[in-house]
Amino acid sequence: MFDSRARKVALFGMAERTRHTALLSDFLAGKRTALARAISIVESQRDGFEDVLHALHERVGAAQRVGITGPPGAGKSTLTAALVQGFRHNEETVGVVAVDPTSPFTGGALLGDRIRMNEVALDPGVYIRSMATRGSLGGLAVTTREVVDVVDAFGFDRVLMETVGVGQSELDIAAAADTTIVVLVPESGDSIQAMKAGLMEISDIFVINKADRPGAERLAREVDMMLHFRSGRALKNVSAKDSASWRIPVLQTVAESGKGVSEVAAALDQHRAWLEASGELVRRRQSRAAERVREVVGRGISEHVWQERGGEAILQEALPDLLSGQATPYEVAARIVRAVTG
Ligand SMILES: Nc1nc2c(ncn2[C@@H]2O[C@H](COP(=O)(O)OP(=O)(O)OP(=O)(O)O)[C@@H](O)[C@H]2O)c(=O)[nH]1
Ligand SMILES: [Mg+2]
Repeated sequence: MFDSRARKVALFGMAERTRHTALLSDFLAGKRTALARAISIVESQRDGFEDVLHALHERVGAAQRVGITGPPGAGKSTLTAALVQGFRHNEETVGVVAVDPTSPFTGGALLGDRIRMNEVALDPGVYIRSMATRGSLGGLAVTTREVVDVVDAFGFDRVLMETVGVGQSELDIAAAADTTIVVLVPESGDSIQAMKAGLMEISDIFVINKADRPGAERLAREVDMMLHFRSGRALKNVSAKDSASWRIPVLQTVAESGKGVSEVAAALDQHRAWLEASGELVRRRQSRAAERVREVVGRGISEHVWQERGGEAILQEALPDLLSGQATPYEVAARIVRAVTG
């Protein structure tokens, strides 16, 4: 049933193969232009993109992958830039992937007006990429994770991904990290909001940024209390095998001046050490690998149903009946499933 799709993945065209082989050898030689091109191929799901991911896969996982999420304007980019500077100080290389769902047209969400980021962007040990947020077959979260894999495979010591934590897909992206930092600010005020948004579940480290403003201390205490209150329950940081759980730190920073940022970097290293010692890193990577297989299968099935087996055409044809009430979405869906499986 999936013949044509399977052929496409396994035996992509000769011209593509030659093109991607050249690309891959440039990539492995550490050429930045190849990194940029590989990302573009994956981001826009051009022919052979899954082969590129396949070829790079064995190099994925060497970097520490850090998700940085939180409400709009919390200072995620400023904190990212400050962390990057600290890593560079230790001569570590850093890749940054930024997703900006609010302004899809800037194409420079992170570069934007962040002077500091512009400074680090000139550094050859730093690579920054903003994600376009246009829809793709597998969804933004999947595409972002695949782009992060490409950046990871290039060999950076750390890969940071910045996302605005407002929707499910951003949570999904953050969950693709080894370690997730949730950034809150005093003016976003209530920690209840963070809990509602599901940020508590994904955080490994909390950062209360803009600690130069009133209310930071109180918010930090509130978040800490809430974490303490919940720690009896099954949080993701309590591994089933190893009962030694990670105590989620609540740190305060002034990202703009760099105050408190080295403590965040230290917490990242501690979390990494805990992940390794507790077996949690392996567990997280296993569940990520399983999830990736499901995603890629889902993408293959979607393409098969909607494009190759004419699902989209059946849907378009049924639209008038759907609108007039002659047909229901369930009937139309059943028709499409029959057409595919029949
Ligand atoms: N007072 C104060 N302002 C800060 C601090 N950190 C960042 N800012 C300012 O907050 C604003 C937003 O910072 P960004 O780093 O762009 O925030 P962001 O979370 O990346 O924003 P989006 O990506 O648009 O969601 C900027 O004007 C920063 O200069 C801080 O510690 N204290
Ligand atoms: Mg930002």
